Amino acid sequence: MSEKRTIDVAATQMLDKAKEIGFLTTFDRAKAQEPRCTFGNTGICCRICLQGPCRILPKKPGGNRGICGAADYTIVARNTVRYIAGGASAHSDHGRHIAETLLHVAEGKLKDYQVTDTEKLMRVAKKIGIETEGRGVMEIAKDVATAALDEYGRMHEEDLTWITSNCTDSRLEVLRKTNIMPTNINLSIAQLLHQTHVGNDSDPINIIFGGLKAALCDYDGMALATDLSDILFGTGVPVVTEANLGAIKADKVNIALHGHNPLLSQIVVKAAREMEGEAKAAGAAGINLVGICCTGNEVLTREGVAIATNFATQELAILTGAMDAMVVDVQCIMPSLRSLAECYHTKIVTTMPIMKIPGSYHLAFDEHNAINSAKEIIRLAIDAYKKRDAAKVCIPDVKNTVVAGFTLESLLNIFKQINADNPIKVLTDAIEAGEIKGVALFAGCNNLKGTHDENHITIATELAKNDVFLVATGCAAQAFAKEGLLNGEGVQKYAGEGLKKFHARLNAAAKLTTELPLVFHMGSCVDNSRAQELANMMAREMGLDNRDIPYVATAPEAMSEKAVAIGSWNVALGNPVHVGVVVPTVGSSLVNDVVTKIAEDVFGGFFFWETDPVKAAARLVEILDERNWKNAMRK
Ligand code: MSK
Repeated sequence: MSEKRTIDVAATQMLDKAKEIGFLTTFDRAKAQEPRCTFGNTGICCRICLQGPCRILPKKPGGNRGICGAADYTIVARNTVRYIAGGASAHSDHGRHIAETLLHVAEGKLKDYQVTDTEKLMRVAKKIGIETEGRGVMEIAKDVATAALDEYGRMHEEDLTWITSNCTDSRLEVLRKTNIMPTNINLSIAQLLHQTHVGNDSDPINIIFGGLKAALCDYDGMALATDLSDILFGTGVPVVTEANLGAIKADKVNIALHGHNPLLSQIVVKAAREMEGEAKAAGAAGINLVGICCTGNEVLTREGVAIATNFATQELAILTGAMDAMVVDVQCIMPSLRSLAECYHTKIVTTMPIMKIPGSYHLAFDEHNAINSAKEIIRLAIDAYKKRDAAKVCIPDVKNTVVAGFTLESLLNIFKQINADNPIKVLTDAIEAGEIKGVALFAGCNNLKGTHDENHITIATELAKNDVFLVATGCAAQAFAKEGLLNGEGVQKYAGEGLKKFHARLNAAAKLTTELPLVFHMGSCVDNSRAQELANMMAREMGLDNRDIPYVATAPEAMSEKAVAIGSWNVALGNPVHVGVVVPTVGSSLVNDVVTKIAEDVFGGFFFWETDPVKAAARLVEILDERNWKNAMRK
């Protein structure tokens, strides 16, 4: 574990404050967990049955297997794919919630939601083979939502629609040949848990393939979540806002939107606009919404809401003393928020039936009464504001300008200004001309096994120096936002000559009121599907399978089960994936070799682990160079 806690100046100030008031943050708790148990750390601890935990003790007679006889490779494979099952459940359940909402909108059951982006609805409908000619918007929306819900429990054995309608033909062939193409999200995830039950599958390869099938369900669930969220709330366009704790305003009612699901946060944004008067009547200058984690990314992309901070530093937003309410939905929300809120006037409001924190305020969010639910939450925040202790307010004067909102559509719109007929060619031409080396996707979380945000920033700046076009989602994108990489100055500071030239061309064509950023923020965790769509377009345009395109992914500070699922489908879809923390597959050389070496032969994609960010960046550049070199040789 690193001694340096964070590279974020605002976070450093707040951590000092936490020390002053004697509050132990996640940074302290991470330290208290050291030293880690080697068995758990390397994945050779099995807790799947009640006879366990069993650990692999190679030198002890009888100890080189679990009580049931499971070898290290079985234990490591089972543990790894169970992460995938958790991640795929989270993403696909998120998607299901959005699909149900769209269905209810189409059926006229929800008055506070509507189809906002009709163009996207038509595009998605056509993509998945739904007739649009001569039909009404709601009729089509109903079919799209029904098709999405069908992915979760269909009885017929048909490949999942959002996979078949997005992936390239050659990639679909790979998925079918390797027998990992899913036909039913719920089935594949349930089957994976069954497969890894005690006394079931002990073949590590078979287990890993089961894991990849569930990982593809993660992809399918997030791809439909992205599409349907855009249909309901609009597809983001470039927005200018700000990021870091300095975005919290001392004179306003501050409400943080935290979690992942845009169903509530979008409505809170709408309600807040209507309730400025109530906040002013309470003596505030208005309402200030800020985002944390991926709900933050959703409302940043569509509404330009500022970012307060990312995963590891979520507690610190409360330590500013000016956070009146933190509204949370699902995923990545620390239970510790509640105890910290007790030191202040802050209201923690949980809203979803599957995410409650003991002692916090629970307001069951009801889509049928969404705007009123949102208004109730805002009133709680206004009430809390009245109890705020001005003497406790301490907001770091740290923030950076952010240019975000780069959904695939908005990115292509910029490319279109240069090549109206074939926008993606703007990117692939620049690669083929050697101006840029390729594309790197930054995804994933924070992980306090390293220094907060350091891997993200170091790898991005190293890649930029090497002329790599950068896109990002999730907490990685928020790290860039806070550190000033999501604005034009970032380009001037860090980009290599080729990347600078490419950006200059885009800037001249885009004619935005501000310069384009060094890293293009594509949205939340589920919006990794946008990045994959970009990769698929590159593959089609270059006439290559995904295994050959100059595209890499990195999760420099991966933490959640969802990150394992995302990484795994990236590998199955042909992408090299860097992970910046040591993962618990290293306890079995067999499993570790399969995911880092053999995977490349089968899928073209593979994992590599590298905790040193400079070395990781060098390897990513090397992979892009290798792919470009091979492509040049093919000509
Ligand atoms: S919020 S999954 S910490 S990216 Fe999507 Fe951030 Fe990772 Fe949660």
